[in-house]
Amino acid sequence: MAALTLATLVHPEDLDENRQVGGNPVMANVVSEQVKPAAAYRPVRRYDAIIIGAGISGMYQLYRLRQLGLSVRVFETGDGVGGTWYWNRYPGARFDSESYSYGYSFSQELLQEWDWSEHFSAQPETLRYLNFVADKFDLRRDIEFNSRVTAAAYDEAANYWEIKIGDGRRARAQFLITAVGPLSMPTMPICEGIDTFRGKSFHTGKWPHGPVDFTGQRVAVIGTGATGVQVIQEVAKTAAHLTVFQRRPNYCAPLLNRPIDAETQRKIKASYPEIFERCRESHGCFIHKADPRKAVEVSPEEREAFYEKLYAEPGFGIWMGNFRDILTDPVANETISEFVRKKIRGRVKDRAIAEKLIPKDHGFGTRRVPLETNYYEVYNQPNVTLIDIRETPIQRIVPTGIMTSAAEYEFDIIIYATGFDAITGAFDRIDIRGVGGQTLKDKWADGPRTYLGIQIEGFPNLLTLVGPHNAATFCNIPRCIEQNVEWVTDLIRYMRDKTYKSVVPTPEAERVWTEHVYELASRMLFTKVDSWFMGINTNVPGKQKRTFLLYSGGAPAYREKCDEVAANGYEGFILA
Ligand code: NA7
Repeated sequence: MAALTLATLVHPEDLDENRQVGGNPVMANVVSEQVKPAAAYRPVRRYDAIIIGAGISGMYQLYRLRQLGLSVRVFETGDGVGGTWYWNRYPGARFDSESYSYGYSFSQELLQEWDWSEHFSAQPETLRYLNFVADKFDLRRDIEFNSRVTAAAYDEAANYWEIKIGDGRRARAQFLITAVGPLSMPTMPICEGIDTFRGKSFHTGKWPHGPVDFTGQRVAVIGTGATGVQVIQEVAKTAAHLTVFQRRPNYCAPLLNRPIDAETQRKIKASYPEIFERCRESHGCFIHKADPRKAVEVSPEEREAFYEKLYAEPGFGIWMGNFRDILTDPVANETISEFVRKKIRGRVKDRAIAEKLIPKDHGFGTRRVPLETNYYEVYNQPNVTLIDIRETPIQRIVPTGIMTSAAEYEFDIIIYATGFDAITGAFDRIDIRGVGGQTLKDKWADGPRTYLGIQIEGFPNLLTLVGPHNAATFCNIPRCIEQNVEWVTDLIRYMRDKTYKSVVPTPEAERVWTEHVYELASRMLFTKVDSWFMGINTNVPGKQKRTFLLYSGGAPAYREKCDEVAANGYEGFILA
């Protein structure tokens, strides 16, 4: 009854005046989830920290800030935890990182309690794992589901962020932490007639929660990125006919997944410290460490033998554990590109189809390398057709299927594996306003500018986990997420100890970091190629110009820099 009284009879502004700062929020504890106050009288709840998103980073940040004794509220669009693994339920979705290198490393108990069943876990198991984590650490009580944050504004005088949820609820906090995910905004093609299709259609990033049966169905897949490759190889198993609409092929490499037997499980659990240490030392925090040799310095025989070995090994070794110059030197890159081209030709029986599946506009590893299981063999099946839409573009979606410049195809199901508005997309969709009402979207109109990929000048107390220009954007992501979260937690602890109320980078620190990010990236071959790494998305107006979104200096260098900044009293930040 007390909750009902407060929520319905007290004017929100009065409530807000009485709000305590720090410790437990007033309303969070008294307004039950069942009570839905009338919009006009909704109280503005106040916390020490608000986190947007309950994926891997949001969950861990909540756990850490709770340990500091902060009142924290997480707002999450979905109705469950898990982020990427909550949304991407399409058949075939699974890790490309070794499972045991991907889980959280912060709790020995958790590491010992959880058994991964496969070397590269499939989405249902990963989502079960993240729910297990949420239960184990009792995270759900501070997470508000079905709550999309639409706006966030900084009040300079009072030093708080106020967020708005889609249904009109509001909340305030000293710290606003975005845990919105780098690939969380699915994008559909800009194509006429999408809504007219009479069959079923799905974007892989918004897959339904129930099963989708392809048996006896005529299925179309549009898109051949890492997602398209995973979904294609799965759908081809049961569809009556699968038609793949490919705009540009990618260089794919074998995943070589297998179950984890009891003995291997025991060994994995005994060697977690070494596994995580190995990840810490590698550029992208994978267990695969780049070979110190250069491709151009070894004999062709030695090079070929090394490539054969990598191709026969599971996971990203061929990308992350390859010669150290393949992603920076075009000559070195051509050697591995040619090697993979030969493999594709060897696996696809029809010569013309094989040629369509071979990228002509970029080298191996300069776009995200999809890992596959019999992907190329799918095109040897009689129930699979490949349409190259650069030759015969899609003109429109029609009620019965897809019309290209050459023909009309009938389908029961269309799957859009057309990717995401990467890295900045989730930020763009929240109206984030900093000092003087400046919007983040405007500030980043010509590309992101950040300090350490964690903070932005003009946006005090806004902390961006896995933000642009952060090492986590090019990483075995939970490894970098843990670093991000722990660094942010230490910063907040430091501020509390020293009684600082706000933190924001100096314009100079932001300029220097942004230039450093650009300088590092300019050495990488991926900057010469269109992909989501470079912020290109043909389906989003204004995202056709390449921009540097990733930090390409590697996680160890990034971590070292972050640690150095902290050790120097948070150099480059204005603490007040
Ligand atoms: P990606 O890698 O961005 O791939 C999207 C795919 O969809 C790619 O093949 C695109 O072709 C294609 N695409 C996009 N728009 C269209 C339109 N309008 N018409 C036809 N084809 C289109 O996204 P993924 O989901 O596969 O992977 C994203 C990341 O998630 C991945 O890297 C993993 O880290 C996890 P294009 O190549 O642009 O010509």
